Amino acid sequence: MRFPADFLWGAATAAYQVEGAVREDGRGESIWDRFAHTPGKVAGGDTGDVACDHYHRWAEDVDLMADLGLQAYRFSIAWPRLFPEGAGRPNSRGFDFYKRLVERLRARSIKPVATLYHWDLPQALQEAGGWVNRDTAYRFQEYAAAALRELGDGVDDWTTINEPWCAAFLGHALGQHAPGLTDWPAAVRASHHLLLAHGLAVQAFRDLMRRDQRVGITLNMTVAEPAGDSEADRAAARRYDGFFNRWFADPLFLGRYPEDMLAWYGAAGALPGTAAGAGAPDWPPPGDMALISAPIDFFGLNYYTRTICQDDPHSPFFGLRTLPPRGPVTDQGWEIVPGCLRDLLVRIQRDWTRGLPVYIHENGAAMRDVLTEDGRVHDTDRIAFLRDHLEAAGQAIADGVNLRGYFVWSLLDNFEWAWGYAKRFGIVYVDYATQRRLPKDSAFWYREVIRQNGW
Ligand code: IFM
Repeated sequence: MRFPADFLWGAATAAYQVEGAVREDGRGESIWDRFAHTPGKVAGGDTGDVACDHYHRWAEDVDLMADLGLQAYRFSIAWPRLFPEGAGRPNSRGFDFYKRLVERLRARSIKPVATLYHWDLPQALQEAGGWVNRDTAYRFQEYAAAALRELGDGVDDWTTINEPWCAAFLGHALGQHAPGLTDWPAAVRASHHLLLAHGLAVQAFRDLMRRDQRVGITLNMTVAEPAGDSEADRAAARRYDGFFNRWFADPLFLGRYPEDMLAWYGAAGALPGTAAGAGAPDWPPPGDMALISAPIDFFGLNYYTRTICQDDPHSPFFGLRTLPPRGPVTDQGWEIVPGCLRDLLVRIQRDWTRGLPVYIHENGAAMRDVLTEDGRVHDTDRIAFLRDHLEAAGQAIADGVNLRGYFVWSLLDNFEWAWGYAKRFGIVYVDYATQRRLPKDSAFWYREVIRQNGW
């Protein structure tokens, strides 16, 4: 297995999942601080207060990345570190943290790839309605421009929003993520404002960016598969695909929301200005789609699993239900289906990106890791997962997909959102009691893959 000579090998993390130090150096509160501290929201009552203490251990973490031969590191910037109230007064100590991090990465020849939003909205903006309020998109534009101005010297590649589906729907409709709402109209609005925020940030970046800098977005996508070969199940899978994939990718690349989903949300009264049964109104506001679909420089894909969909006329959830996995699963019960990664990459290029550089910005697995007496984690299951997915990625390249790089999720075990610390995604084991980092076997395996550009 050999990858193209300039294939970029990296690992990813996100601010709230690794940094800790939530009250230090002027950082403001985020919606995830509030959510995690609300009893019953996160398994075991875990919070990101300390996480991997990366805020203090960033230097040794960068050295560890260098030891592992990483060529790129995808991290996210905590908006409330830069703007504790979300807007207005900037916090220079927040900027300083990321400046130091970026400097050291570059000194170790590791390419920094910055994500502007990985879910930690400043709580002050939530008080004003959060993503349900259109103004938040404009505050994001200001924050993005400030981040680029201050950190742009060292960061060439920028992702605006990570996984808007999670922020919008897990956060506002399904209640599993911050801010924990169960309000479909709010979720649909939030999804639009997240996309608008992306478009506004791209607009600001185009004015400020150097020619060698790039801006893109990162979506999590699934392969929605029909449970059986009936027409009804195929239609159910198509609806799920609309909910999960097309609702975000169509606006970004085709400049419009999918008609079937507009009709669905319109009929459910979930679009702004509609009552149930009213149908799709004249929405979104003029000009929004041009902003959202403005050209970007790369696309980031996060892929973990597929979704099996069965028609169910009685289900209020798009008239379908999702079925349990049919094959081996990770520790989170997510079905391991590497072949779907190849299919997805081919489809993304065919339907949306049309030759634009694509990166796998996240792929990995929570496994039941055991720290053995030899002080090692022999995570052969994770190695098999990574190898099989990389093989699928390689096949997609052979199919003609312009795939330029791969970031394993995650560098470190970390705060896995509503699952807390119970799920371990890292290629590096974190002993949370001592904060010691222990590269798992998968880390050594990945180092070798990077060295050989394959295996
Ligand atoms: O940990 C998350 C990450 O923050 C976003 N993508 C999926 C990962 C695994 O659930």
